[in-house]
Amino acid sequence: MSVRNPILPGFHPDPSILRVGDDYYLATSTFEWMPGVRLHHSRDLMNWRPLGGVLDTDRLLRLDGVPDSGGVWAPCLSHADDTFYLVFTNVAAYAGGFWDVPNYLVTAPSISGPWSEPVPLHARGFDPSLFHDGERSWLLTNDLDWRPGRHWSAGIIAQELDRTTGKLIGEPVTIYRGSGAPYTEGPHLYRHDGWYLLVTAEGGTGYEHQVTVARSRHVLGPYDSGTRMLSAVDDPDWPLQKAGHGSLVDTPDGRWYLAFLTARPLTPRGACVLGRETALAPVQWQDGWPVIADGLPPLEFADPGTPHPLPADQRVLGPQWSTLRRPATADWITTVDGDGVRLHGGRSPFSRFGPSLAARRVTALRTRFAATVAFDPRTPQHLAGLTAYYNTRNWYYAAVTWDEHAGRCLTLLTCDRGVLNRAEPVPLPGSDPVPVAVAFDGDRVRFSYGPTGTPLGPDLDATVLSDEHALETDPHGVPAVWGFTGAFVGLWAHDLTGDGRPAEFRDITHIDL
Ligand code: 6LW
Repeated sequence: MSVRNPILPGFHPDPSILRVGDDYYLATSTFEWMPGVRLHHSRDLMNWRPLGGVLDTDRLLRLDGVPDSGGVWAPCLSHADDTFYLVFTNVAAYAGGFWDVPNYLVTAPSISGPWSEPVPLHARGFDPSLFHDGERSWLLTNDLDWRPGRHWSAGIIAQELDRTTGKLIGEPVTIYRGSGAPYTEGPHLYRHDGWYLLVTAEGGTGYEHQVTVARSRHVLGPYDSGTRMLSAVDDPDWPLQKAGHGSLVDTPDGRWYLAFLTARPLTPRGACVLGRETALAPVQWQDGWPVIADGLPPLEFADPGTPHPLPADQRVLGPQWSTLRRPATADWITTVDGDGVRLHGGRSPFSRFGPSLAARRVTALRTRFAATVAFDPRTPQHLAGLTAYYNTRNWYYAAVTWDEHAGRCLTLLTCDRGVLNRAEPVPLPGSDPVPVAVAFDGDRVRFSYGPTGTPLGPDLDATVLSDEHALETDPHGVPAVWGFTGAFVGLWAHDLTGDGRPAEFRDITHIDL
């Protein structure tokens, strides 16, 4: 038997892997989606069950106003003194060269919480990571440089963190300037065989991405210049691309694995509709260095041990669901009759505040999401339906709405880099709930409606919902909008009058084909 990569398909980037006893945990970035920091749990490194997210309330995370692909970047989960430590960045601004990247620490006695009040750390750089070295702990991040013409990620800094107070002490020091590849970030420190091993991500999180490892006899260095441990940069036809941003874990019997970010483009170096995903690779040790066979992301690897499947969560709005920029609270989202969802219409599709969108990651290239929409719109400002969504600027939306000519109607809205189009509405006489479906088929997206699945509009381009299409740069080539998430399918409702008109969604199904 073998395990196929990626182990977490669809939008699951920047993995941080941790073992506590027999339990493995993976934390991944969630950006503008709630709950913040997605967790998966495993006992065998093969079967991973979603636990949902850590930062699920306003107390723990505020995402109001964060840019698309801002919000929660690169969490790091660690464990010391019988306590779970989670550090993360809440990226408030990144466009044009300047960054606002406050880092936070939350702690909990158990992986299921309760999580402490977030402790603000510094905002010098992103990709925070905690390394516990006996009694002492160190916060690592990258070091940012806003000056035009420079690489913004200018090395790795470390500062001591007092575990008893959760506060930073002393001054930050630069411990590593990189191997020569640009954008040194995503640091994680480990101890092995008398060495401190500094694992970093280099090359940027796209097709030049790599995992670099450098080592030192002392925690604060000096580290050697480092070597490339993993990358697909020289193999553009390899199915797993963008390999980088790795995190190491050992098994109770002393074997090692690397969790890392990867992506599966539709065409060589083309669009990645599934976003950046999480994969795993066995690690061997050679002369004290961690090594992956051929330095390439493996498509599959041998079973790490005896399978130990864990029961799945049966909640309706269970751990597969995310909500955009606000937690799933009863003032705007509730379940109805067990398996239905009721949304109160939120702000407009372009708003970074108060959206009513509950969505699930697209984790396979062929997938179908359907629901029956019960909605009684009275004005064009009332809309509710199904979306295939990337960010505020790139989405498709089959919306039940109202029009003075068609009355209640179904209309297909498309938005490509912020340019909105509306198809001719289809009248929906009466008030019966209407079945609506959206299907992904490789590079195509199709909407349909009604009991027999009548097509709604033409085939649409799925690559509009890719990381590559979402990326927009300013005239200096500096990113104005990042594309770090992935495609979602979801339930969306708007009431632009501000009255929060409700819509109900039933018979919700999401099936990979
Ligand atoms: C991640 C960082 C990065 O935190 O992308 O380009 C960020 N660099 O390593 C989002 O995944």
